[in-house]
Amino acid sequence: MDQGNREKTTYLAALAYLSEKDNQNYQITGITKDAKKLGDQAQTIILQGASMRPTEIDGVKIQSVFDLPLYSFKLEIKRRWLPKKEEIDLVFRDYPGEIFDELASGIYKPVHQEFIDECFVKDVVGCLLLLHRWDRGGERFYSQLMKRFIDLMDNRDRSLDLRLAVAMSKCERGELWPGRLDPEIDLFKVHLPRTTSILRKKIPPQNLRFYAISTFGILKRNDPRPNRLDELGSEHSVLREPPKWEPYGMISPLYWLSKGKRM
Ligand SMILES: Nc1nc2c(ncn2[C@@H]2O[C@H](COP(=O)(O)OP(=O)(O)OP(=O)(O)O)[C@@H](O)[C@H]2O)c(=O)[nH]1
Ligand SMILES: [Mg+2]
Repeated sequence: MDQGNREKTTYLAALAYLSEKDNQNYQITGITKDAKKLGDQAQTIILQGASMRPTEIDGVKIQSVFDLPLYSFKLEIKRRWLPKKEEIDLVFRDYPGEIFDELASGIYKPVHQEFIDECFVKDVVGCLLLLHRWDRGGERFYSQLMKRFIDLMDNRDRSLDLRLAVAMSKCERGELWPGRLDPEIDLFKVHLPRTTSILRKKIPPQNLRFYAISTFGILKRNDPRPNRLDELGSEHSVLREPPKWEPYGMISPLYWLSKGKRM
């Protein structure tokens, strides 16, 4: 089952891009060489109006997740009333979307075993799950995938102590943007009710939060047109006005995943 267009690598590149920008609430810094390389790709690909390549190793399908780069970042939260910055270490493995497609359809290869081992090991405190579909097919796919994911959490004894930040991505889309303020009610319950109820039934409430993210964002605070162009004849989207690039909602799920409280 191929779910087509996705968003993960672009999200990570946008994190690297944010490290170049000034923000009064946080500072994010790429630590590993790979994280820095991703920052260069944000400049040379996304900001040039092009799209990141699908995650593969040298153009071939992934044989082992350990061949994929690990991106690590330091996130510092600035608070005016606190003398010391709060520091969070973030480590990402950018899995190819295929892994999720195959997990949902019950395909099981060594690469899935590696993914599961890495994802559910005890010192991982949480996962960010990016969902971009909100149609009926998406609901079918995600409900199946979530059931499977929760079973795997159960098998690893992680169903009670792993945080899940479930985010609707590409939220600059006109139909979704108004729902971003209360994504659990206005995005997930409305468009993916079955998926939402499976998650709420199985995951303790303190370990589950719903978010809205748009890596591309909108044109301006008072101009909610998407900062996005769809490439003709392809499933790819690119920035419409690169100088106005302002990702939305990227940091708060990461803070909650790490700390278990709101930023
Ligand atoms: N509309 C919109 N498109 C986005 C956004 N983020 C990424 N995309 C587009 O979605 C497509 C896929 O993005 P990738 O980042 O390559 O997705 P991926 O999850 O890494 O895909 P695989 O590596 O194949 O698993 C690209 O055309 C991106 O430009 C977003 O916030 N909004
Ligand atoms: Mg990718």
